[in-house]
Amino acid sequence: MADIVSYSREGDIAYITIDNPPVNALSLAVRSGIQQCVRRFVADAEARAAILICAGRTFIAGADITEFDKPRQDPWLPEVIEEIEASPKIIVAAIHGTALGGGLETAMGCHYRCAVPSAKVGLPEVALGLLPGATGTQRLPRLIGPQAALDVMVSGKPMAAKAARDAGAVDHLLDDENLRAGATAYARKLLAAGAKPRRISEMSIDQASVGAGFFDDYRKSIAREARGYFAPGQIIKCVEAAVSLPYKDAVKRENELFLECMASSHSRAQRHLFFAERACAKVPDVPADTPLRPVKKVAVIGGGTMGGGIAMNFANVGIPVVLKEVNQAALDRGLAIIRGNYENTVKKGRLSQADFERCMSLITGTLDYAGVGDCDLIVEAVFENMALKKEIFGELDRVAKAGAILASNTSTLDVDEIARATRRPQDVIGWHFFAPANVMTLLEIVRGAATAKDVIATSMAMAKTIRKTAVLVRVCFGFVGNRMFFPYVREAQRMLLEGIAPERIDRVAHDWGMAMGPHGVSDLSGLDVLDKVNNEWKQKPNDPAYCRMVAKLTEMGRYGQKTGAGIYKYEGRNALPDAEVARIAKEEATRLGVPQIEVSDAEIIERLFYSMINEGALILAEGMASRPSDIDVVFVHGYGLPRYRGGPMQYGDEVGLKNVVAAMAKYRQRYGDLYWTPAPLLKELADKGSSFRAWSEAREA
Ligand code: T1G
Repeated sequence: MADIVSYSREGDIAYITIDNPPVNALSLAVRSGIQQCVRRFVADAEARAAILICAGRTFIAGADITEFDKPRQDPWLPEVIEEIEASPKIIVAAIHGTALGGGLETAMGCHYRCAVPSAKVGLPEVALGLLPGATGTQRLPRLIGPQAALDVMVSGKPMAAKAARDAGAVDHLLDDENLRAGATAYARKLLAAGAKPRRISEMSIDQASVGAGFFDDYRKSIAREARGYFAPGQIIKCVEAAVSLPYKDAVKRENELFLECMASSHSRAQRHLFFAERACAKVPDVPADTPLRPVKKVAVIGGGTMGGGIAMNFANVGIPVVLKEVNQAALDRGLAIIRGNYENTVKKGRLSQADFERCMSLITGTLDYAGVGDCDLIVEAVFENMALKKEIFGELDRVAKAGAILASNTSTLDVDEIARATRRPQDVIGWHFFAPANVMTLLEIVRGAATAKDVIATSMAMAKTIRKTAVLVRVCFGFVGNRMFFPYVREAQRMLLEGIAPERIDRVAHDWGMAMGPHGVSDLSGLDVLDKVNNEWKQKPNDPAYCRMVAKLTEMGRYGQKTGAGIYKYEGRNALPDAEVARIAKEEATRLGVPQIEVSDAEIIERLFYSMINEGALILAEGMASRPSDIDVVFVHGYGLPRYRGGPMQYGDEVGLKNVVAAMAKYRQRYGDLYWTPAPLLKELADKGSSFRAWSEAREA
């Protein structure tokens, strides 16, 4: 225990040093260690002040999230913080790296806080569906005021050290990054000034800043971005308590609200995602120390909407990009799309003019394949046609230098077949970006049968470099994301034929948490694109009703938003129900013998998401994805599924796989085996009363 937290003294300054890599999380051992060292300091007559400091790359980055699903073990953090604060001698927190969550709460238990200039402090618990449950919601408002404290806690965004000092969360900004020396000098200065322990719990809150209606106005101000999330509302209640109750009572209230968060499906989902987003970066059969191929220059084949967005990702991080097009007009159009995107970002104040010009200067154009011959990575981003992609890869095979990575932005097609168009299939890989490619964070990386491990490792590392969340998948039609999205769209389309209004289906999906309902998304992506994909799909179900309205509306030239009409008609970006579509759907239903039915909102959710979950179970059993949590990352980062649902597989576990299978049995009875036969893995886990999570943990054990 002692060596994770150690006590030492130099003269009259004591050091309580935490060394719990990688991020000094407040595990049980750390909490007990701090408590013992504080007691030792208080009893140490030689020591006049103590510095709480961390070894390694960061100050305490919070409570140990891995302990949250385990039974509580004392000492609990609020207790330890109370004991620090009660010390009759001053304790100074010396902050470097990130003081987050319980880490900042611990620092606010100390009497003074100093930080190196590069440090950050924050209370990001909201990102885990939680709230700062160790007196953070009571202490931060006392230090920086209710408004600023709410902004920090509800956004979850950390403050830079200087901003924190200016706001009052940090007392002293050290001159440089020399933490120990700087903190020691600061403690000596405090002693010399006769500084006494300053206890935040005894401070009052600036009531004047909280007028009538303050908290309701605050709720309204965050309503849009916090839609559906539980924790932000809980945080506001804590600060309301901070303003209206004595400290001890407010801390009790904070704890009640914290436990409500902890017990919520939201927090289970968001904590699941925290680890899922870290796990998906690890490829079981590709060692972490696999040497990477250098990527100093990149090319993008095709300057359309996707190609332009893809090129921006590299320019944004300082990597020169060559955009290849078939003719000057297309090239000019491609470069103009990019320039337009950047200009919009500058207009919104999210990019400086200087950065805009720097990015544009990194993007050049060429009409000649020879112009991409010296690139380390070439991303093909032309429209979804196998023959065209094979022709391009044949050309790239001819001109690209040895060792260049050849990536395809195909969203559904067989990467192995594309690779076979070259003599270097080991260098071919899928890089499936999501539209808009310069905005969406997901990158589905598709390893082919021959793809080399260093190509996979380099692709995963490059994804991090261009600030994408990469998920590695294997080759099947639609890979993971689209393959699971098809059943979701299929059911939405089927309900359309059955007489359920598209706006109702979309409202139910939106209320469940989707950023946009299935019909709105179909119109946004383009019904013609969906129809093309369906026609390319060799294993398309033998079902004449399968996405019939997509095909029908495409035949009529109603492609969606881009043609002003699709499933909805559009006034600008406003989607309006269109009676004409309802009439056509009814007509098609009659022709296909599809009965008109009434469905509940619960049925809409079950059909949309259970069909997805079932496909996910097939994908896992086939090994197309390594973990259920990888699938969840795909849907949260690429398909607008809210973090508080955790992803389709986490949702399945939350609902209970037994219930998923039971509901599927209802639809199997109505529709037959084609779509509603439970995947063997799903059936097996449901029968065992198990979960995807347990299945995944057993495999990784
Ligand atoms: N608990 C347990 N493990 C943690 C952890 C934590 N708090 N933070 C990080 N890890 C693991 C992580 O899983 C990974 O493991 C490794 O450390 C490196 O992390 C009572 C309730 C600090 C900014 O939310 O935001 O305090 O994958 O890859 O990119 O009020 O980690 O190597 O096996 O992310 O350099 C509040 C969470 C907790 C901060 C570093 N704190 N951490 O980022 O490295 S709740 C947080 C982060 C709380 C109290 C409440 C980041 C980081 P592995 P990494 P990084």
